[in-house]
Amino acid sequence: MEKIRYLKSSWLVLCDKNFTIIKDGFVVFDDKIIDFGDQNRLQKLYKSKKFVHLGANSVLMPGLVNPHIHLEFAANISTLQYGSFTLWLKTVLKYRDELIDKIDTSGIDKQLDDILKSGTTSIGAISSYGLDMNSCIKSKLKVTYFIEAIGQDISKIDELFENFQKKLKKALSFKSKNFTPAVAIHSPYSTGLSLIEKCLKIAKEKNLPVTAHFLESYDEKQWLEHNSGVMAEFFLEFFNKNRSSITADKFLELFKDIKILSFVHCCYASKSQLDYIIKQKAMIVHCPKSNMLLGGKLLDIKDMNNISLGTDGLSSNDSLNMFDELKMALFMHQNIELETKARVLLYMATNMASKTLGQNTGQIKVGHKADLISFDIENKHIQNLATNIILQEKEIKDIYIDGKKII
Ligand code: MCF
Ligand code: FE
Repeated sequence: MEKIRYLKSSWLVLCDKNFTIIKDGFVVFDDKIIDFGDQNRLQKLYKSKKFVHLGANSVLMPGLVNPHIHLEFAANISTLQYGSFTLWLKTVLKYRDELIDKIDTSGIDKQLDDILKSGTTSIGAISSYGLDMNSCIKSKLKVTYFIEAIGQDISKIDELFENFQKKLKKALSFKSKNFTPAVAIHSPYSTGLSLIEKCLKIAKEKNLPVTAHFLESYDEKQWLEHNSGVMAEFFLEFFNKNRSSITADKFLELFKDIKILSFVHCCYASKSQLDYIIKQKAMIVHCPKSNMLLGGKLLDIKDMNNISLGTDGLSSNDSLNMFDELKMALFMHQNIELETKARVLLYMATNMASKTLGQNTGQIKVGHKADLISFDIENKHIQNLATNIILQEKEIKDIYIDGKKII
């Protein structure tokens, strides 16, 4: 059991639905949050305890959660072609072996370390090859480890499924409170129906979290719904295929009864598809920088309360730092009042992102895990606090995971 800590900070940011901010807030926690509140109540209640003050400009808030990363593609800087999704995909096929050859354990460890130091306490890592498994098991971060199912060639489905099962078996043998094995179905255009069905059957039996890329690009939408466009040309040229084996709607239906479910991107999902995702109680992961680099459009985040924020991998982003993503998102999204937008984005990067991975973190709430970060910012007006948290360069001073001080 973690020792009980008593902290106070200038700004305690709960990341609850109302984005409550407590000026001069107090928190008591061991591995979980025991109590929190303002000076009046907490100081009286815990009279004999000495609260450690984090400093005059301190913020204490839940650690950020990044629900969607690909660690194995990190050797990309300019190898993959940006600007158009299908062109990007062609370069993935052409150069993926080269990129994978360049990545080693130290490259994966370095990313995990940078992620932690930038204030992220949990991640969802999509693993295409399993090269990142040992690093994820060892990491101090909480990792939901999504083993990816991908491939459509009927003659290879058995081999692909066997490979998936082998990796899943290993991951399950290392399952712990900080390492959760899970399933990624790559996408409707890249994963064969029978492979999807087999993998989802296992996910249901074992109650594993599931994620999938969905309608990330216009090209994907045209291919899935009209068998046309540049992705159709791509499939004809590379796979001698002139029809998609599944429609976008049919793909969504396959995930029925998955409890912890997320669809990544959804930039080109229709209103009825977005409604269906809500009805499934599934979450959407929004990765705006990745979408901009791969020629996508910005998802409308207004009025939706099942959206979390993620970075995607270095295959389609220049950074895995969630504060970078937050800052870019703050500048990209329009038609939301500034401070409201900053609060919504922080809520998406904590509370909603934690929900995406099925964890009880991402909010300062009694009984929730004490995954917390603290840093200093300048802030004069409480009406600008969330904006300032996102805008200002900051060094993360303290990081707690399950109440344990990591940094
Ligand atoms: O999320 C981005 C863009 N969309 C799809 N896939 C990937 C992304 N970053 C890496 N990927 C991986 C994916 O996991 O690239 C391969 C898969 O293994 C693409 S499909 C040939
Ligand atoms: Fe991705």
